[in-house]
Amino acid sequence: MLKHITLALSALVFTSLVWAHQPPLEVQHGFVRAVPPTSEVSAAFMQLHNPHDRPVRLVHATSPASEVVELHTHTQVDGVMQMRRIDAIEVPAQGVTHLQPGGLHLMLIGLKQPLRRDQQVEIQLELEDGSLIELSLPVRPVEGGHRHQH
Ligand SMILES: [Cu+2]
Repeated sequence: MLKHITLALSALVFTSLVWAHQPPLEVQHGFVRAVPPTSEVSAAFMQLHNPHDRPVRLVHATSPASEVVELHTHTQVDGVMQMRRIDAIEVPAQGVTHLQPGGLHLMLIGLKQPLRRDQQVEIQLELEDGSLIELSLPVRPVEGGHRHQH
């Protein structure tokens, strides 16, 4: 029993040491979708890069710009694309997960103020291990619908 606890503790310490030297996820090309002033929702897109040797799971997000932020994906239901809330977005070990129009995204629900183009929106990501990532993303229009981000 005691041995198990010790093992768990050393795993925890190891994790913190790794995080101290490398961010849990690197976020690139992030932006929040520009929406009409009457819209009460928007979405945030980005690329999540995982430099570690094990998967990292994003489990929660918040923003001062909206009442709630949900993790969403798109699925085909009877030939129609629908958004669906999911519990986590996983980034594979040494891999990249794309949050992009038509796919995974962070849904900002209940915007407190209309978004202005080029305004910065603060978003906080929470990972499964409890670590937090602070983002500041610009508001930009989505060009050409489902265009791939590079
Ligand atoms: Cu959505």
